[in-house]
Amino acid sequence: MAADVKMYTRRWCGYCTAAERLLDAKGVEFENIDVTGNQEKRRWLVEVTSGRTTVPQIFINGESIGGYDELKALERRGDLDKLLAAPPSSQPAT
Ligand SMILES: N[C@@H](CCC(=O)N[C@@H](CS)C(=O)NCC(=O)O)C(=O)O
Repeated sequence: MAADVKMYTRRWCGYCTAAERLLDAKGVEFENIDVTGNQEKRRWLVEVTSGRTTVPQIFINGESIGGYDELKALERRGDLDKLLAAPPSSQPAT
């Protein structure tokens, strides 16, 4: 079963594009949630990511993994595939 991958982005965001490209290149399906101008959703994201104020914010099976830099670091360490392969467990609402 494919991992549940959600990415919160905004328009004109280079890091968001880079993260989308990385996931696309790996053939990972993800839901892109555009929060451009949505201050309520941005505040919520800061809350659920323990203070991360930038976009993108990426969640894999409900777990906040951070933004593009963290996604790339996971990929470099070979840990991204493990996360994507893990069965979706109890997922917090994202
Ligand atoms: N280290 C972060 C940097 C992300 C970043 O700086 N994103 C910019 C947009 S491309 C941002 O959120 N700026 C603040 C804002 O839009 O409020 C990552 O790799 O995702």
